[in-house]
Amino acid sequence: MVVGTVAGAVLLPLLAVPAHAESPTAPAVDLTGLGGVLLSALTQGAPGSMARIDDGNSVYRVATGVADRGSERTMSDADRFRIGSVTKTFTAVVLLQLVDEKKLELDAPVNRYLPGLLPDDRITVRHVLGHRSGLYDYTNDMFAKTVPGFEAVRKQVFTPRELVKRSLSRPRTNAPGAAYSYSNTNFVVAGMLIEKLTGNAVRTEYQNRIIEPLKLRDTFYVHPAMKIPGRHAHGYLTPDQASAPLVDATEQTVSWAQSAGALISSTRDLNTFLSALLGGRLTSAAQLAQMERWMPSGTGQAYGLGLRRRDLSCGVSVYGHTGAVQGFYTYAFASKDGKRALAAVANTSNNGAVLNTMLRTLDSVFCGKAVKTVKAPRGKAPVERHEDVAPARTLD
Ligand code: REX
Repeated sequence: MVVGTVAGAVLLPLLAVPAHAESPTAPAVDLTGLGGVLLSALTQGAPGSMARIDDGNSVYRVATGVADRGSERTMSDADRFRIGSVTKTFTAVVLLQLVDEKKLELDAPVNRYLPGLLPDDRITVRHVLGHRSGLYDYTNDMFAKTVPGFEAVRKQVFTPRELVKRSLSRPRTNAPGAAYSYSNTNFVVAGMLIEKLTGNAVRTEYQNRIIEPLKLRDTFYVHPAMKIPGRHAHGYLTPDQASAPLVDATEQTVSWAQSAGALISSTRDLNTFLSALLGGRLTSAAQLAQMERWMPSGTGQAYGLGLRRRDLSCGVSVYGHTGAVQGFYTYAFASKDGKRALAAVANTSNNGAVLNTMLRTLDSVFCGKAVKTVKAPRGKAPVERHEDVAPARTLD
């Protein structure tokens, strides 16, 4: 048991189940540093935070704060949560399996499979999966005002075509293939491709191709149902006005994101998933190599196909995805071979300081003590990688 001590905050004990580091070449996980990072997220406004590391046969689990502000139930790494855009990696895996099965060509136009959907025949499947299509991200407008934007869609059910239509009502951001420009529209189109090519709902394909083979017991696609099944953390959305109370955003359809962000999972399942993917157990080696053809997407970052690479300060690169849905921030990353995997979650969002702090869990886990941890800034901080999240705060 590790007990966190950060001045000025009410802190619950950190529950850690440590073991020795597995990999002889990788630096030892800095559990103390990790605990400090998770506690910092609490001082910056997250009700709770947690992380799980799977490192060969060793498992480390750390959780602090509360999963539910009403009952004050303590956060547990067993709690399910909304994983936001980590869903994109699942969606990409399904499509790359379809490439393996010769049902899809990465360099074919999307319109070959979905005739007339997009206004430009030059937009390929590869452009969509790599955020290089130029299709405008309709969530920029949807969530320009954070809480009103969320409440307007919380219970709504969209068809994928309605979401694409919203995107197409705005100019495209770049010519096909010309630039990286993050857009949820791309992964809505990806979901439509899955449904067209298989004749099944995306839920069935996630289930048959990933959830069942990997025995993921906490992973669900329940859209358009609004509840998270079973034991879960509540998600708290931070309003744009500094003094306004957090909004419990747990229950929502996530229909605004669907195959771009509506999956529910747990830290254990995310680690199992990424280890399997990077270990070559979900696609052929050739398709994993396609997912890992990197385009720069910001300082120290690159995007492949539904997969991010982050280059850490200690020289190690990690592979996975980030997620931001109302009430939850997720970092799910693993080493190149998938043998060490980290899933870290805070149950708040629209809080740049917490997002930046949670990013530091990667250093603690993959760089060990090799990295000097800088003290987390208090109060507001610029949102890390702001080009990838809906626009900066505006007043509600
Ligand atoms: C939605 C707005 C942000 C969140 C978004 N989320 O596009 C996707 C995702 C599904 O997970 N993206 C992450 C809201 C960044 C990724 O790919 O790594 N923000 C919030 C606002 C801002 O409403 N006005 O923070 O909850």
